[in-house]
Amino acid sequence: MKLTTAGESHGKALIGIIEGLPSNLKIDIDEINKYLSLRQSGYGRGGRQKIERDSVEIISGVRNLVTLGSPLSFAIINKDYDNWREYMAPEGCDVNAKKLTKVRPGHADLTGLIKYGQTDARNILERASARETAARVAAGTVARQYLRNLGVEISGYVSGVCGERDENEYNFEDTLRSKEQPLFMLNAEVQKRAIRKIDELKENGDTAGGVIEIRVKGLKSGFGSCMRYCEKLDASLCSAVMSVQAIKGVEVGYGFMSAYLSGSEAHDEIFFDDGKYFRKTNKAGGIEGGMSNGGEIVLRAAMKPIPTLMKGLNTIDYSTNLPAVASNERSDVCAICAAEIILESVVAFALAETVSLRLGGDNMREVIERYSALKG
Ligand code: EPS
Repeated sequence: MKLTTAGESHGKALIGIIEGLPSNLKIDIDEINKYLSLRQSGYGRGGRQKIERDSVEIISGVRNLVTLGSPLSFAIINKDYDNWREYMAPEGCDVNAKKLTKVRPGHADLTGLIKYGQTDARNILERASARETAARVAAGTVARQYLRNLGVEISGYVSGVCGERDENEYNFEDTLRSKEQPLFMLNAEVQKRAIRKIDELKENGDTAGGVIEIRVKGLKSGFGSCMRYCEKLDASLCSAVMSVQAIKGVEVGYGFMSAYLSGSEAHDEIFFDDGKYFRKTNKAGGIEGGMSNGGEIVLRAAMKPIPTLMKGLNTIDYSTNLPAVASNERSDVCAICAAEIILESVVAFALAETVSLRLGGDNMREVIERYSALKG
């Protein structure tokens, strides 16, 4: 299974092509639109989300809500394109009016300008923008529907925002109610403090990041590889998470904390009863030796604060190399809820890739039969 995305933030549309889906997978378009709308939600989002009402249009690969086995392509139309047509149209436009040269620290602007031989950072930021992730959420929801046929579910929540941390542990079912909360947090007190922090930052023209925890429930053991490093499950899931805009760190299970523990404290002891192997703890986060071990997969990711600050950081003007204040027009203060939905989606897609690599299957019945035949 493979995903290609295309599209600029203020261009006509975001496009996705998924190759390698089996036939006879039922597609729930309402669910895709539900996740697209969740990606736009959350406390701290900016003006752009008042313009967009993302919804998916499937172009190919599906007939009467069922996949054909051919590439599934889709589009998410940018409503803001109507305001940007005269500056963005591929057919011809004014490329000077929206020129951006006061490059933003932390954004792709400066390095992209140099690498791609441009003089206008607009030609960089339009694609580097996190707007692209709408396509990954649509594709990730299709992957979620594929995995659900095997009894695999993905969830998550926000465990921290700009220094306000929720240190509690939650079970999978608890995490399912995160989307009812304004910051997708499960601890009301911490969330209240986080909202106050976002308000303060907004007042000061500043931004916030946070921490997200993603869970995968119901995956049988043996997905991934201990034989080929490029197929290690932890490597592919972490790579998917790190590929999301603004993610600067990711860990599996106890992750960085395990470095501070002894071996006897850091590992999950193994038991056997009633014909089954089991562990009483899950410090490994469901992955040992690069393979799923049948336990819940637990990933944690750190999102940096958004690099477009209304107050602007010190930088240079690329057209003169003189000191300047970084450009801004509008910005999200905190997009942690968007990132949470995006991470669930990219994890779903990476997992579906791993599952289909092992199971193959041209149609959904073959996939389900092969998965059912596995021990677990
Ligand atoms: C982004 C800048 C903002 C964000 C955008 C990511 O867009 P605009 O420049 O239009 O205000 O809102 O994210 C989205 C549009 C989205 O849908 O997530 C950036 O520069 O990365």
